[in-house]
Amino acid sequence: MSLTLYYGSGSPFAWRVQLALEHKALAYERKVLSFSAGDTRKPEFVALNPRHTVPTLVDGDFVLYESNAITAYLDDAYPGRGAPLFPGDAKTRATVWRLMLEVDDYVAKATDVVAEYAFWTKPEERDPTKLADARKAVGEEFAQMTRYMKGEFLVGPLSAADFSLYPPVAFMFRSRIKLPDFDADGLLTPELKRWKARMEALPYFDKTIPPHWKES
Ligand SMILES: N[C@@H](CCC(=O)N[C@@H](CS)C(=O)NCC(=O)O)C(=O)O
Repeated sequence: MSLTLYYGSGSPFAWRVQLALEHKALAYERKVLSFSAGDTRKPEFVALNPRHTVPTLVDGDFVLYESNAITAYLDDAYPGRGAPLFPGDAKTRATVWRLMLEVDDYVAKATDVVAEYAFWTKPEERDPTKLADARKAVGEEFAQMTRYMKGEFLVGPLSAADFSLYPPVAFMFRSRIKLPDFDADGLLTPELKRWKARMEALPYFDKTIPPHWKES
């Protein structure tokens, strides 16, 4: 087994895969690509992944991109390492998939609007009404996720769905480095607050925090 993960610091998609790798205690080599240096567009990386995205996993002679596919592959190819990330019966596993897709199709689309406003909109172009609308949409998505929760985690036991949801939630808190008044805490229901604390208490959680977040 020789696993290499190409990732970018702060990529929410890469973060979910790192959580999966750490959960399964798989040894892997990390290759950090710099978005600002255009590393994802360099020919050697495009040769691996024509979509030029991180995360990209190389397992021997097998190359895989798309974070959800990578997480599912790791769980399938390396069974018996930690609790399964797609646990339970067919219905529960299908629910994990549904939630992962809902995170991508709804939750992340809402949090992306806040992130775009915080990180990529010039202060003079910011419109507080837009931020308020974006924050409301995120709050609605977080409330929806809360309604789905079946106990300590989204489907009951910890699963790949929790790994998908955590990074967009964390991004709302990270937005405060650009928007100090942004009330990220107030976006979380009490259940989601407890869930976030549980995620951050996972024994391998700290290893997955984006390196540049630790510096600032
Ligand atoms: N659907 C993809 C999305 C991956 C993605 O958009 N990654 C971004 C970083 S967050 C990226 O690599 N962008 C660089 C580029 O497009 O060149 C997944 O789940 O892996």
